[in-house]
Amino acid sequence: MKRTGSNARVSPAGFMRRALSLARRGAGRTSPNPMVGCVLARGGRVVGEGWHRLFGGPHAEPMALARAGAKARGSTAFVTLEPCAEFPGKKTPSCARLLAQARVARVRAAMLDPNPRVAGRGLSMLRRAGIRADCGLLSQKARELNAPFVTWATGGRPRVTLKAAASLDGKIATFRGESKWITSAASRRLSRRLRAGADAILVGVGTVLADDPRLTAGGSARPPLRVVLAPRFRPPRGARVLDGSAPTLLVVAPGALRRARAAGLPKNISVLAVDTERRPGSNGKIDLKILLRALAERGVLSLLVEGGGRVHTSFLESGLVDEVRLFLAPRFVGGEKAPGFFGGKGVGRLAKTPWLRTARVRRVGEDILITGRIEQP
Ligand code: AOF
Ligand code: ZN
Repeated sequence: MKRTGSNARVSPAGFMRRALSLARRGAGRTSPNPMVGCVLARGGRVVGEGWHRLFGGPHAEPMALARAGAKARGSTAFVTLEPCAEFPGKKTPSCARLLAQARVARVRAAMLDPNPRVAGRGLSMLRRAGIRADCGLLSQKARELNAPFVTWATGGRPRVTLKAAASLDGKIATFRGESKWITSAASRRLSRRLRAGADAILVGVGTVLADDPRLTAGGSARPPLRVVLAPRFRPPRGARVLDGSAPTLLVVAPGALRRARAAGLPKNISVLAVDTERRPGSNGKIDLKILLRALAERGVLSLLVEGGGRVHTSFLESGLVDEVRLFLAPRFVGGEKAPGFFGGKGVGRLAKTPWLRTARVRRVGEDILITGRIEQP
């Protein structure tokens, strides 16, 4: 927040914007908790600020209350998420109770806590304690900030972002299998940075064979979990993703579990058996719905799917993609046999295609980056 002249008063939206930017400081550290910021203001001035720094640590509100001390009394609390109520198994005392005990005058939350164990109960606790409490100030921004938490808390699965680097005609490699590099160095740098915001990154074993990626992120607070789909457990020898340098989850079909367990993998590589799809013609593919549920149980709120084409296709066909980040290089690769990022049988009817309703377009070096939310037909 700009520290303007001593008499300047900040608007309610200004305080909430400040709370949102405090919340962002927890990025990459709070999962499976949301990012939350809190500003206590009195007489148009900030008297205390706080944010949820990391999972297992104190919530935003007690931090702001501690900083405000006696000045918390009579203040308005601007919080990016409804203050929590008590529920069984909770690690911290409820923020609604702490705010009430500190005798704040009013609570303004940006959104309700989608956690079904809170979902409105925090605000009603405050109201019962005689505190004016409302919800909705900058709610859109707050929902964007915690979109992965909302999907996880209400859908029981991580928010899935599909990332691909392709030519203008949608190819991710030439017909000879050459894929390094379709996009420019600037795109690849940005793409590494985008990884830092994800709790987990997933690739298929085909991508491990073709590109041998390390799946490490630039500047992340916690290294994202690397997830490799290898239903038949045929990981290439010496693959960098299996070097044990970051927590890794190898997903195999139940029939390959014994073989995978006997393979003597490094310590921080764990093996997870997930059932294969039952529908005819699915060809031993891992059931992605079951996999996503298992990842959610491990606290993965956001999953970045990095390929290859078959993995992207399975995610798109199952309707499990929430967002897309598509780097398009201004070149044409062509070739009926050259893989695209969305293949398979394809969609027969235009009315049935998944699409981006609100796509954002920007230039990255010579490339074009398209981001947007997928809408299912
Ligand atoms: C808040 N302020 O800063 C956060 C909240 O296990 P606990 O005690 O950490 O509680 C986790 C739940 O609390 C989490 O699932 C979400 O519903 C809420 N997060 N609430 O009032 C905060 N991080
Ligand atoms: Zn709380």
